[in-house]
Amino acid sequence: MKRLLITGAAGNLGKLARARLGHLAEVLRLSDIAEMAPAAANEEVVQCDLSDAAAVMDLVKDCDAILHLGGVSVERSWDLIQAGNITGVYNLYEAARAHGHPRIFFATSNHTIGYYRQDQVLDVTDPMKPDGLYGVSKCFGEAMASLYHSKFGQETALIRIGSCFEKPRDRRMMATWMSPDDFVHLVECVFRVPMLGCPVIWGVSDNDACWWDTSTAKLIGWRAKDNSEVYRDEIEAAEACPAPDAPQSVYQGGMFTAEPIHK
Ligand code: NAI
Ligand code: 15L
Repeated sequence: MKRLLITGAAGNLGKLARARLGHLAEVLRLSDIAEMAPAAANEEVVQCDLSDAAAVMDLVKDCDAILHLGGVSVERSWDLIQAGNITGVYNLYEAARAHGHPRIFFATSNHTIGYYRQDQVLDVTDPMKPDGLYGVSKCFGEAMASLYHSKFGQETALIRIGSCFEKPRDRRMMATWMSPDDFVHLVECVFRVPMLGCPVIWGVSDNDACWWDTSTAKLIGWRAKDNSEVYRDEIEAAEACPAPDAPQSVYQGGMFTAEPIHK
């Protein structure tokens, strides 16, 4: 493709995408509310608040696809979540509608279902059970994608990411971890599959510990390769086993279920 827009380019996954996904497009347009490193030869850097409708309209112009990683990524005050994840997502989908429906990879989250217990296995048709305002905002994003697909044919991959970090950070992430390599391949599959539609796909590696039926991954030809099990000894040595009734032992969303409503 000619131009791939990456939102949230100053963040954890945005930096990873910038470093490892340049081959997907002639030009990467990188955007964030925060400052980013200066543009390299095949890059454009555009600082932009997703809640600014006019700026987002300009941002999306001339883009063939969007890797949407921008927005608030943890539990925060409603004002911040509303700006980045509610108004920001509306602005993004309206801009995509105005500019020829570039395909969207939407980074949604396991916190859309965080109040399910860890002894349940979910598939993507199970009702949402968000564990905070952040989770609610991702439910909104999934609903927007569904609406714009039904009404306008907008294609979106709704990737419910578990925990994408270099390696799992605690016992819960033995089940939720997605490796950086699996993430990179997942993005490639989303943008290369001929017909996408609007599937929900769990963004998780091929971990032995697993709470999600990952069968929808095959719709885009993605097969995760890594497995958190290789880190089990390290994780169990570093973290004492939490009490069986502690949030991180009970709920899929872990400690997010224990967060207050932030003011
Ligand atoms: P991050 O917090 O490191 O990056 C998000 C970026 O969005 C930040 O650079 C921030 O400045 C930017 N941002 C926040 N509000 C904004 C606004 N109003 N306008 C423009 N930019 C704004 O998060 P990370 O880890 O890179 O995650 C990327 C995406 O993936 C997020 O949408 C997050 O919700 C989602 N996700 C990530 C998971 C993970 O394990 N890393 C798990 C589940 C979902
Ligand atoms: C998320 O949605 C967050 O963006 C990320 O920072 C992690 O906390 C992750 O979920 C998780 O559940 O581990």
